[in-house]
Amino acid sequence: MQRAAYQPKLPAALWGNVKAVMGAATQSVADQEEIKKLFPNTYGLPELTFVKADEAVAENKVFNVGVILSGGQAPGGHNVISGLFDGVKALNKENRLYGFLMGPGGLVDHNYVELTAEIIDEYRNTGGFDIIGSGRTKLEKPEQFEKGLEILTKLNISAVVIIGGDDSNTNACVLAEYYKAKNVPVQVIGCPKTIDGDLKNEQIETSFGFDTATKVYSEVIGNIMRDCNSAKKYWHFIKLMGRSASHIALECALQTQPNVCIISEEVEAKNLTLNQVVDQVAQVVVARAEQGNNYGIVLIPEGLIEFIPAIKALIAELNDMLAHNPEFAAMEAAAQRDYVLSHLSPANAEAFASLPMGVARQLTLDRDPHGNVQVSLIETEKLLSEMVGKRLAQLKEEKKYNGKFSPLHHFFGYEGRCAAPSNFDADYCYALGFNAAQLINCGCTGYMSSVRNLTKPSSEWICGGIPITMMMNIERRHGELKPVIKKALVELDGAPFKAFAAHREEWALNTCYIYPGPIQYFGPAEVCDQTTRTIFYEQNKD
Ligand code: FBP
Repeated sequence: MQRAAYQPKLPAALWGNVKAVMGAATQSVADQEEIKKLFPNTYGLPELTFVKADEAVAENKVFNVGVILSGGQAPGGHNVISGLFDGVKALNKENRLYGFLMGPGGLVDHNYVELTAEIIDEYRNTGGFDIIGSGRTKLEKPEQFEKGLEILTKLNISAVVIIGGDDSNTNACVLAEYYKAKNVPVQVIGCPKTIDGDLKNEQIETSFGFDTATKVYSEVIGNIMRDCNSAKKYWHFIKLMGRSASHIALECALQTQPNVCIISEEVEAKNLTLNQVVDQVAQVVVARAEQGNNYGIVLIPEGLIEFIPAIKALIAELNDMLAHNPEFAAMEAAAQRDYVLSHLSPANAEAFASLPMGVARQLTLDRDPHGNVQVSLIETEKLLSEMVGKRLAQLKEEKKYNGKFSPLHHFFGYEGRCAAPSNFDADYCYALGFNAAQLINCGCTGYMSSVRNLTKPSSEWICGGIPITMMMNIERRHGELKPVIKKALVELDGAPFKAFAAHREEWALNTCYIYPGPIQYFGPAEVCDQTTRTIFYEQNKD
């Protein structure tokens, strides 16, 4: 009850009357000519910042808005919607908000609900996406856009807010461009969501949900560390969600100081093989055993396997092969394996054959609708600990290791995605939603809601809109070149990674665990409102 009554703190720029200050025209982050050709109507738009105005800039017209939750759950989604609701109602109380059900598919299939004050009040400050549900239908085809337009027209909706990750925001921009090109009066605004933390750039400091999810994982990792340090008999192999990027693993490492944290981007940059990664972990186990410590904590990003260069090349060839062979999915498992082995190039066939059967099979299963391997289903933590166990057995035979190795396995992902948002995410999400209402009021389309200056108190946050085309480049997806928002991976010359790298040797040998405990919702701001170490290091650069 108390938490439901929490009033998210709104940035001062959004209090009362607001006016938009236009920046200079923008460019995409790469491949400018191609992106410009693909988005002639939404390319090059200016960045926009909201500032307080002394009086109302214009009479606020009545408009209806649709909202969609797209992709994986992330803490704070309900606050984006409640901020959007309060924002559109503050502009004109006649405005209505409709929620499309179970993701973008709800728009195409005309499944929706009007979000009234009673519904919204039930969900304020809660985790989850259950207010309207989420889904991964990819909005990309003109037929879908036209079906969507039918219901938007029927409900008199003139703006759609898509709350999603990099792929969903890319599609939001494709939709904005389509409607603009047709001169249809429907605006499309995106909101940066994903626990993975990989939707960020110069303009978007973080995606919502990353803060809460990493705090939840760090709490549980801390609990395991304490258990581990009490019994001193297990090695815990903990896989963490995050898809390709290792931001979650890195943030949890900065919060908890484990003995090992693998960073996929480093593995790729150093061109390491799986055996070399295994060797590195085994060396830490051996070194700790020499001090009589047969226990420890290993953090593993779920996307690791995709970053081992040999496996990355294999996945790229498999992606093309699967995209062009629709009959593959109908084959028996054994026939699929033979098919793959006989159609791959020799080097990739060798890499495929060298993987444990279960992992190899996983790489050939259905991609998600955006073409991603479903890495959350691959048991990398078991694969790694099994290989480390074998390596240690070898070392034992060679009389180079004399410890005891009892591994346990964990996977933290789903348990963090629907947690009640931290104060940071509750405030950030509410501001993103409220700000989206202002972007709609200004007539923007093809923009992402942006709230910045996030290490400062929320009253000082800077609000505005960023043209989505600005974040795009061309990448190969499903065997084709496509315009997409550039995914942010961990930068090895970035301050968060450097802070980790500066300490990891000490953390490997010594037991330096930190036990962060649960998220604090009530209490002093220094305890309750602080965001991640990642943003702290990125903005303070030390
Ligand atoms: P989004 O990119 O849609 O935010 O989803 C993130 C994520 O939680 C990844 O970390 C994870 O790999 C994936 O979703 C799992 O997908 P699903 O929910 O479909 O199992």
